[in-house]
Amino acid sequence: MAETRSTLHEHLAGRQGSLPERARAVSTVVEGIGRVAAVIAKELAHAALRDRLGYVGGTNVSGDQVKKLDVWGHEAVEASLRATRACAAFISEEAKEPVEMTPEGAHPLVVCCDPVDGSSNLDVNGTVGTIFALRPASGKTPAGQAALGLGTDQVAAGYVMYGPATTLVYTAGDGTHGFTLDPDTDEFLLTHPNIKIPARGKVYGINEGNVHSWHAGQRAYVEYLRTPDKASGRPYSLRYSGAMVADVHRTLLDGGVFMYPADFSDPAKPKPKLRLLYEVAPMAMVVEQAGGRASTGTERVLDLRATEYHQRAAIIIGSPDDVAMAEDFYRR
Ligand code: FDP
Repeated sequence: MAETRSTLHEHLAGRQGSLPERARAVSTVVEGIGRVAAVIAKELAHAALRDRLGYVGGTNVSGDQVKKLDVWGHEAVEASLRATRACAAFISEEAKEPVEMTPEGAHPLVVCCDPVDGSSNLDVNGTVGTIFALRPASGKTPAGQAALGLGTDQVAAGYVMYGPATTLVYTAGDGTHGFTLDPDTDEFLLTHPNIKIPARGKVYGINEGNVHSWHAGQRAYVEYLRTPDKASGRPYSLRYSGAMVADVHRTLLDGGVFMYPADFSDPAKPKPKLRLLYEVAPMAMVVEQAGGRASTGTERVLDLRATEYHQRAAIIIGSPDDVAMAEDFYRR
């Protein structure tokens, strides 16, 4: 007989108990993201058939070329967050300024989200994702400013991966849990309770085409991973999908390390690529809650303070021993 699995709704309801209003709002918003993720998964499956692939023309605030599905995904997530009546503002990769959702700033959460992450994979039927973080609202307007703060301010974070199956992984500070979408019922079912990342892995993920621009410590660390040594399980294998969600998900389940270091071509002005509020900090919370570690190479990601909505940060994330080893190379 097939095992009965908890739905995302049941899992979230189970942790509400007598928790205060904000905790209930977290459950409402994560469920809302689950609902829109099921819609996004269907849209992705139909995109090539409905002429929804390709670019709209123009770039977003980060200078990336905007794809049709980036715009559609932003609008779908915005509508879903409005419907929760728990979100005061939405910080999106596709909007320069926060989208304010309540004139009186009354709702308890601010949501930072990249609706379609890894969008260079869209036109080749590769894996993409949605990344989200929930932060407490301040009750003031404009509400979006409450997103500017430390990574440790996040009250929940997670991602959805649109691969062969659609997977939702989230943490609300009490472990990291993974759900798989049942396409027949549109329900997310608990398939990966209490994920624990291995202390060490055998795989690293990084865009090695950028080697010329890396910090010396970063270059030395990757060289170390590639150098054979039976006793320490080297060389590691290289895997890189071009979508942060897919690379972090593999790392979370199998261990190892995913890295997007800053460009150090001008050592006085290192240039990271990934965005702190809706890529780097949420993934750091998810992985730390599974027993992993997330660093810039020199400091803990969750200790970084966001001062701008689209701020960028370097990330080295994954198994605690692997990330600690990378930090060691940055110190040398
Ligand atoms: P994309 O630009 O395709 O949206 O968010 C940025 C991101 O994808 C990550 O998902 C991914 O890990 C990274 O950029 C890939 O960047 P490179 O193409 O520079 O390797």
